[in-house]
Amino acid sequence: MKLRVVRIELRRLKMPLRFRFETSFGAVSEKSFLLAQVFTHEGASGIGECVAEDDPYYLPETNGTVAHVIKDFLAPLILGHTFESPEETDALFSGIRGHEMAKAALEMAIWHLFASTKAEPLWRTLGGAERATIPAGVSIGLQESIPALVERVRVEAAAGYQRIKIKIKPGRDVELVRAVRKEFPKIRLMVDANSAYSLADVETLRGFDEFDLMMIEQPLAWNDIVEHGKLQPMLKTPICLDESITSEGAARSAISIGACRIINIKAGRVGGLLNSKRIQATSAGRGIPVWCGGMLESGIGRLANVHLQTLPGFTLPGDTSASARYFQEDLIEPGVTVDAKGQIQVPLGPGLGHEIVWSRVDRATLHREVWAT
Ligand code: OSB
Ligand code: MG
Repeated sequence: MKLRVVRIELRRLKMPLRFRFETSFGAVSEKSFLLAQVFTHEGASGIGECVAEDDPYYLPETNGTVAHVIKDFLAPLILGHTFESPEETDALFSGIRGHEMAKAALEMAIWHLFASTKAEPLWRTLGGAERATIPAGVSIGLQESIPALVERVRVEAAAGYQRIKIKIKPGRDVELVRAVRKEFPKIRLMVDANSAYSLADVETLRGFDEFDLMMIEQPLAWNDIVEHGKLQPMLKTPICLDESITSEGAARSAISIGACRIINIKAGRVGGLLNSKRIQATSAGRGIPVWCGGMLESGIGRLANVHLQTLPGFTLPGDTSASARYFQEDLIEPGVTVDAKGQIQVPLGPGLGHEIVWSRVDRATLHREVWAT
C-alpha cells in the first residue's frame, strides 16, 4: 500500500474537564491540546492527538513548541512523501532531536491513516494481539482533603477499576496512602510523584514500603535515570519510570542500571507508536512489565491508547479510564467505557473503531492551520 500525504491540518482545541486535575506540578480544569490530521489525494485521512499541555511543567514541550516544530520542521518532511509503511516516519524524523510529542502526533496520524485505509482496526496494523478487552486502571489527582480522597477512591474502586493510582507530593504523601490503605486493604494501589522528590527524601519514600504498593511512579527528577538507580535498591516498592523514559535508549539505560522495575509507556511522550512498541519489546526482553499511561486525552488519543495496549507485555492495568470521567461530551461515539470488571472493550471496526464526531471537534476547535503540497 502506497499513501502519499498531500495535506496536513493542525487544530488547537479546548474542552472543559469535568474535574480539576491536580498533580505535584500544577492543576488543570480544561484540556487544551492539538490534533494533527494527514490527508491523501484520494481523501483518506488519519488523526493523531498530541499530549502536550499549555505549560512545560510535565515535560519541556508545550502546545506552542509542538505547533512550531510541526509547522517548521516535521510537516515539510512528510508533505509529499509516499509512505509504504507507517514506520517510515522514524527515518524521516531522525534528524530532529527531541520534540517527541510533536513527532508522535504526526506519527500516530500516519498509523491511523494506514489502519483506516486498510479498513482494519489500528491494533491489527500495529501488530497487537487479538484480545477482547484490556484491563483498566484510574489516576486520581490530589484532592482537597484526605476524606475527599478516600471517597474518590471508593467511587473508582466501586466502578470496577483494577488498580488505583493516587498523586502525591511532598507533605501530602505517606498520610494519604495510610488513609486509603486503612479503608481499602486489598485494592491494587500505587502512587505517582511526578518528579517531586530528591534523594534527600529517601526516608519519606521508604515510608511507602509498608503499604504494599504496586509501584511508585517517577519519584525523582523528570530527566534523571542515575539517581533512580541509586534509590531503587533502598526501597522495597518497585519504581516505575514515566517522565524519564522518552526513548528506547532511555528504557535500556534505566533497566540496565536497575533504575526501575516497571515502565509507563505513553506513545505521545516517546515519539509515537513505533517507539512504544520498541520500548515494550526491550522491556519484555528484560523481564520488565509495562503499562500504558494517559494524559487526560480526548477520545481520539484515548482510543489510540486502547489499541496500543493489545501489544504483548502490557500486562498491568494502565491509566486509560472511561471518557465520561473526563468529559461531558467526548469527541467520539460511543465514548470509551469501562465495565464492572474494570475492562475496556477492544474496538473491532476500522481505524480507531469508534466514530469521531466532527461537529464536536469543530466546536472545540479554537484555531486551525493547513499545509498542502
Ligand atoms: O504522570 O501520568 C502522569 C496526567 C497529566 C500529566 C501526567 C500524568 C497524568 C495522569 C493522568 O496521571 C492519567 C489519565 O487519567 O489520563
Ligand atoms: Mg506519571
